[in-house]
Amino acid sequence: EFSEMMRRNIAPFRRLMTYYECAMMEMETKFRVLDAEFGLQHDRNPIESIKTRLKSTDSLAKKLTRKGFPITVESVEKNIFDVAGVRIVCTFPEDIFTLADALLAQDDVTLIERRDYVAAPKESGYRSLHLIVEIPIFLEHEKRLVKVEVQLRTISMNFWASLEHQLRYKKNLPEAEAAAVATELADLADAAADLDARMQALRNFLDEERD
Ligand code: 0O2
Repeated sequence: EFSEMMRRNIAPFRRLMTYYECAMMEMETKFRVLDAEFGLQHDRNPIESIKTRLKSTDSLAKKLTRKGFPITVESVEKNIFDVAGVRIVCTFPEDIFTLADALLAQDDVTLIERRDYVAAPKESGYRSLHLIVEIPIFLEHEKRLVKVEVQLRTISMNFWASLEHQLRYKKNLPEAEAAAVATELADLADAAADLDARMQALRNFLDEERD
């Protein structure tokens, strides 16, 4: 059904995906600018790495169907907020919030939704700060507002999320074993959070020593 829709709407669909790609580039640049400026002021960089990803047509189709939305180009734009994804891996936990605040203070950025899975981790143990924001992209004859999902997390949160994501596909276990695996993963997420807290404390101590 979805591939049929795309065949009929190939030009508008391509156009829409290009807008998302442009918005992703804009967002990446915003964070590179913040990282550079922070580097000048504090002699260290708050961003370890940046990854961008465009949601595949396959997972777009699955998500629309799962949520009961119509399978059209307009429906993607209206209902799916994470077509464009930018993941910011930060060095220390406090950097997550410093960067998020700096982004949201920019006058061309509009916050649509904020989910703080650092303050309130998911049951799985997953931690990250998720922002859905709208930013403008400037085309030849118009300005368009495009939604981007930004995920901010530390190296340690990213380490856990990457490995948990890999392990999730290896499950086909009896219920009791699956529960034990889930408990162990949640426990590992707490251990990762503990590393972050200790690294942050060390960072704060060294910052104070320097003044
Ligand atoms: P991908 O390829 O990263 O996009 P929904 O987006 O509707 O499915 P919800 O509640 O709106 O779900 O979004 P949520 O849970 O706030 O954020 C979803 C994304 O966060 C996921 O994207 C993952 O990137 C990440 N995430 C959330 N929970 C977990 C978790 O327990 N483990 C890991 N490793 N990542 C998680 P997608 O759509 O799964 O994939």
